[in-house]
Amino acid sequence: MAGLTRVTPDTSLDEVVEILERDGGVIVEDFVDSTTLDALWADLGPSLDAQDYGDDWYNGTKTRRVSSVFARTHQLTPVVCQPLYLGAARRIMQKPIPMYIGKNRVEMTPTIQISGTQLIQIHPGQGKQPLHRDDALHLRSHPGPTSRVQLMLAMSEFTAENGGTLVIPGSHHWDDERAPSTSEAYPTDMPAGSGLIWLGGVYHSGGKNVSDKPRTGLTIALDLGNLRQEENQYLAVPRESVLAYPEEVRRLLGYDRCPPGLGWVEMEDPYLLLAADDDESGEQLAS
Ligand SMILES: O=C(O)CCC(=O)C(=O)O
Repeated sequence: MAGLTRVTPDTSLDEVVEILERDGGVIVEDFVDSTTLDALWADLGPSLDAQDYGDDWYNGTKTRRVSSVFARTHQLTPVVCQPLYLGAARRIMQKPIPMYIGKNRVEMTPTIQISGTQLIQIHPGQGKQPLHRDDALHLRSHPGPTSRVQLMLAMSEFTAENGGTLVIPGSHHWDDERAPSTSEAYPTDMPAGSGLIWLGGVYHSGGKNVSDKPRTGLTIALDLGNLRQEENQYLAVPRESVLAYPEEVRRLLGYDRCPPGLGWVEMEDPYLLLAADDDESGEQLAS
């Protein structure tokens, strides 16, 4: 196959899910509008400018990485809730799990959660990153049910020359014995504002930047809610930043209870505790 399929925001969720399950990745053009992109640059650009290059072979020595993204901007709702991204992540990962409780046959549907977030700015001179699967974090075997659906929002143009993410379409179907090879990888070519969505089992990597400008991407990973978050969102994102987001995003940040009962506080949904904080801050503001 010749690289990933491109779709537009009006493509049906059914079609996007079918493409993702077949190829492991898809490019959504016009994933966000220019107002959202400008607001993200205004909030996040200074953090990138202040960041040093990394110092290891895997994360790149000509690459700037900035984490804790939900603490640095409150403009991420249209990104993480983009209907094709969040919709596909929910459809692919939130599959009911049948079980017995006593003699009752019941089904439990897992939640999903924001796991890792990062701005990745690949500068000229940065070499290619090793091809890898991000769901390797989950110490799982392949192929198997998807435990991560990831996004790379192009904050600048992505090209074959400037380090556009390399992706091996279909590699989520491979077992753990098959090694990835660069000859099988396609560079992601997309204008700023587009989004690359891919499944955690797909081999991919940051590309080599042989251009004269940096390439900037914002990545967000959505994982199954019964797994540990890659980036500890409870510590990375202060309470006031969590409260700046609507309920759906707060829950995605981890303030949710994954059925049948992971993540509770005093045996209650942790969201209720957070919402109580919100009411208190509302009362304080009013007084
Ligand atoms: O920057 C990219 O295009 C991908 C980076 C990546 O896969 C990683 O750092 O794990």
